[in-house]
Amino acid sequence: MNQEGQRQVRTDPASLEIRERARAQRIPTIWDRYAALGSQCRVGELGICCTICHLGPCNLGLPGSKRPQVGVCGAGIDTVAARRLARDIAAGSAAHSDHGRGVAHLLLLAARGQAPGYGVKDEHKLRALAAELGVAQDGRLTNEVAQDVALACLAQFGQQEGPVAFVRRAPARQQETWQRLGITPRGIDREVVEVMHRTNMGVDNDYRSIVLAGMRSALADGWGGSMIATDLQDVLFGTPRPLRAQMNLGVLRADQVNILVHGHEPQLAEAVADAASDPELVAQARALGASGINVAGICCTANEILMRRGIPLAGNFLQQELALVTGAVEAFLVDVQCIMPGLVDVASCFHTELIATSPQAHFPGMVYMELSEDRAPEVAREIVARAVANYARRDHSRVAIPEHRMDVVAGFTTESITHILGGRYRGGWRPLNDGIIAGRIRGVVGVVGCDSPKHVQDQGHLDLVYELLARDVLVVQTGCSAIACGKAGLLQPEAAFRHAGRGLQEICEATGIPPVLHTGSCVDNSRILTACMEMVKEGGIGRSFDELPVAAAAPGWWSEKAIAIGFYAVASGIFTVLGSPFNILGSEALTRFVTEELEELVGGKFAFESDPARAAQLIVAHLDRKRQALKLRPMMYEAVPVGA
Ligand code: NFS
Repeated sequence: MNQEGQRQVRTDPASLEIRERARAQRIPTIWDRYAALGSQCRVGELGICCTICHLGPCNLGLPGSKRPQVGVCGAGIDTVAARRLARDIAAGSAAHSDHGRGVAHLLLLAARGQAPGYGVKDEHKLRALAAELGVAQDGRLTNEVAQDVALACLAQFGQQEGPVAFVRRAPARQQETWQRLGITPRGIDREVVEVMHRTNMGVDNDYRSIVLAGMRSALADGWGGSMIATDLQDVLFGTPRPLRAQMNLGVLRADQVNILVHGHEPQLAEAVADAASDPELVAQARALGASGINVAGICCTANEILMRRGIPLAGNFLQQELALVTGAVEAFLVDVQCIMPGLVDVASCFHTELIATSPQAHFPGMVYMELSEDRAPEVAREIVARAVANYARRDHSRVAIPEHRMDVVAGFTTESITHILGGRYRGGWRPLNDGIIAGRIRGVVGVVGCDSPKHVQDQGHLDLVYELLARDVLVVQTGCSAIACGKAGLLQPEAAFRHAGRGLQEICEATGIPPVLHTGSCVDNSRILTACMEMVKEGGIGRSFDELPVAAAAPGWWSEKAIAIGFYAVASGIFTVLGSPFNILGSEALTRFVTEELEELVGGKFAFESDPARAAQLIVAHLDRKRQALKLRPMMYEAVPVGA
């Protein structure tokens, strides 16, 4: 096991090395573009520019300034900022939920025999979902059940009257809260559309009801679209189990054809991974002097194939361009979301072929090869063959792959944690709840989300997680945050001995889990919701999420999807600390509403804190308050020094 996971590594050495190389070769990357823009729009940052209708754009002034504080229509700062925020939530909900729709559609086609190469891999999960959704199973074939499960999930999108089916998984008390506030999601698409309607000029002008409508669309994502994505991906591609794999740019191979898969929907990555093991294509690669074909992932699609297949992960969001600068990538495939258009310029400096595959995402300058469901294996084969042929064009003198790669254990799910904690035959969450009750574990915190060029790469994630581990907090992760911690060695069981407090160490030692659990891509934040539900069901530490000693954090978030996730966490009762504020600080009332008053209404609220040590203090104070309210024992051991 490689020993790079020490406290002093605050950023990613592999990325630093390649950024230096990009600079030397005058290849611009995200950091250069960020610097070139200089100061960013302050009015936009404060949330006081309204672009909703063409009476504007109305660029408002702050109270006390000389500029007017109302737009042409009379909308004030609070309304303007709230409408922008709600539209961000709706856009984020739309992205992850549309991903979920795509998976449900794929399951439907696969069950009907119209999607060659895809089929049900986890029948047990399919049957459990069928029972939950009221789909008849007796005497029916797997594909008949799968078809009806897919249709039942697809119906959640266009449903007019609620609740969205999986909302019933939430604690009864929280469901009652949503009911009382009128924010129980009815149908997934309906809630997104309603936000777009309500935020039109001259419709909803009360910042509170605008935010509540936004929260309803976020709930439709968290307990709807994203949850459908996670569950049906497990059905189609298998429910992950803990496995060992590797992360960082060092997983690229100088002696192999390298194919990178970037984006979000695992159907592309799965098909390409299958095609890359085709003996004929491997033979073609060998004939060109390569020793094989290496598939690796970037961002969330990488998390998907890492979790299920142990396929190496080359990097998170900020590393997508850097991967190209290694000069070792024959084909770089993308589908949807988080794909920088700047890739095209970087790739033009090398032999790499960029291939777009989704009819939803076109990029001028990329080759387009649609991965349609009816011919995915065929298209995947064509793509791999193209990558292999491109190996002949590689300039080996320009290849520079950093040595850095880190061993990780990934593949934690609500199901696999149940078995790890409770044993194979009598799964359960008792050991975790008991560990919390006894004061070995202070609580559980989800650290998730993106990474931004506005901060030192990966640092916010690492510093926060080190602080939490030292105070006996079990950390669960998804998305690019999980990758940041994976690269630093925190996703290894051994990390407990290096970084965790004594109580958490004892739990990790007894169960063999790392102190930081990688639970998947960002749609898989739904796994964190179902995990919290298991903790509630097991009993003794709270009847709803707002009573549990749990919290969430997104130190480097920037995506609209992260805003939606934050709002469904808060609406579900979870205190959530963000590393930077929403673009709303121009409205004091709205800022107070989301950072204070929401707690009264839904049990959760936001805090904005860029300093990881202070963010950790806020979280620990919150966990301790919850522990006190539950009358749990004091913590068994003192916190260890951070990074011990
Ligand atoms: Ni999440 Fe995935 Fe990463 Fe942020 Fe983008 S990859 S869905 S949005 S950047 S964590």
